Amino acid sequence: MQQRSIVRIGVPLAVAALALSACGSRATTSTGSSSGSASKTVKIGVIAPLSGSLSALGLGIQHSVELAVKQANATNAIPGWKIEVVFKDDEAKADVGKNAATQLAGDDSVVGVVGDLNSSVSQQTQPIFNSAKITQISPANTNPSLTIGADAANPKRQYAAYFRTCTTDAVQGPFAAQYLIAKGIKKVATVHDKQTYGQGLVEAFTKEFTKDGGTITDAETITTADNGGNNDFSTVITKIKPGAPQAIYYGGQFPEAGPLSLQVKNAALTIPLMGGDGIYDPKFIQLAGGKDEGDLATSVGAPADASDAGKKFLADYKAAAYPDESGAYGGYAYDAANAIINALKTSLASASDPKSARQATIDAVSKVSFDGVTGKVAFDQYGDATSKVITVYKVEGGKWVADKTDTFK
Ligand code: ABU
Repeated sequence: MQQRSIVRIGVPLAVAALALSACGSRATTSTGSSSGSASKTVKIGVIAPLSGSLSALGLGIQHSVELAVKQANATNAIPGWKIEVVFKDDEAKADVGKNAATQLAGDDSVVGVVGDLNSSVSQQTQPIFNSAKITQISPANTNPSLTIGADAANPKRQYAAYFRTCTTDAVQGPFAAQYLIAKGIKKVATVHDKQTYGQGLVEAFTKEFTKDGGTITDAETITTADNGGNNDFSTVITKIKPGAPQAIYYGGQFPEAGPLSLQVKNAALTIPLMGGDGIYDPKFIQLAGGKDEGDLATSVGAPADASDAGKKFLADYKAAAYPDESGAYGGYAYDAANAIINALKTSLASASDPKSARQATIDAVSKVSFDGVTGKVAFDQYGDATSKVITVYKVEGGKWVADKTDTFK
């Protein structure tokens, strides 16, 4: 997994950054000095899980935004203005995210925010940022309802201030279903974690899989450890086994998916587990205990090292020596930050203070169109990324290896 190939360097800066991250509350990072005479400050917020089981992904989002801002300041991208990053830990919890968003919205210098990671957390933060007219761009929320509402047949924009750089589960679920059908896998058991993302992903998968002639042998749910579960999935596996599925499709994240895969194989059910971007992480492979050869995940976009821009991002990130890897969403967070920075070039041009530029920033973000590290960065009328590229990854030799990249049609 190329985005994970970031060397860990224990430099003092890294230690300081870790200490700030551990605080999990208001902290502003040093993001380089402007080459011009910047006299005014504007802030871009980051809201993501910076502690807890998903912190590796959240810290990759944070540092990728820091990198984009550092580069913008170094080139004096917004004449007269210096950009700072202020980050908040949402702990992947909706109530914590809500409080963090309220704090960010109360800072008059904050004009745009990158985050959250979890769809269930953004459902709480979207109305707060929208009311404050603060641009919110998620690099990772994939539940379709966040942009178009619950009725996909009658899409309606939910929040004018909300955008995302990743594609959605309306693409990811069906893409996985078509992939399995094409491989001759027509009997699948589904499991999800009852969260907004996991449940929605399984529903999207199931709809396409059954439409394409597949059969769902069993549909089960589990409870995550954060919600009182214990990662013992024996009851679910006992229910799944008699249906003799050829694969398990899982909606949820790697802290549960890894142990589930291991326990499935230990129960002599030698079938692949497939999931979405929530399991596409090296920690899934660690947690699956070496029995995950052939397991599958879709993730948004093309592999980072498949383009020159992606290679440059990975090299710049490595050179910056952040203490955490950029992760599955680093490129998307970097592109989200640059979408905000591009918009600020317009919205701050005649603004006396950051708060007065908030609405103009939303307007300008709606119109951005640039070549980012994840491809063309632009948003449709709902705030969704116009790119619908998805990649299927397979565990081979203890690593995620890209198997198929395509644009969903
Ligand atoms: N996209 C997977 C993880 C984040 C979410 O809840 O959407």
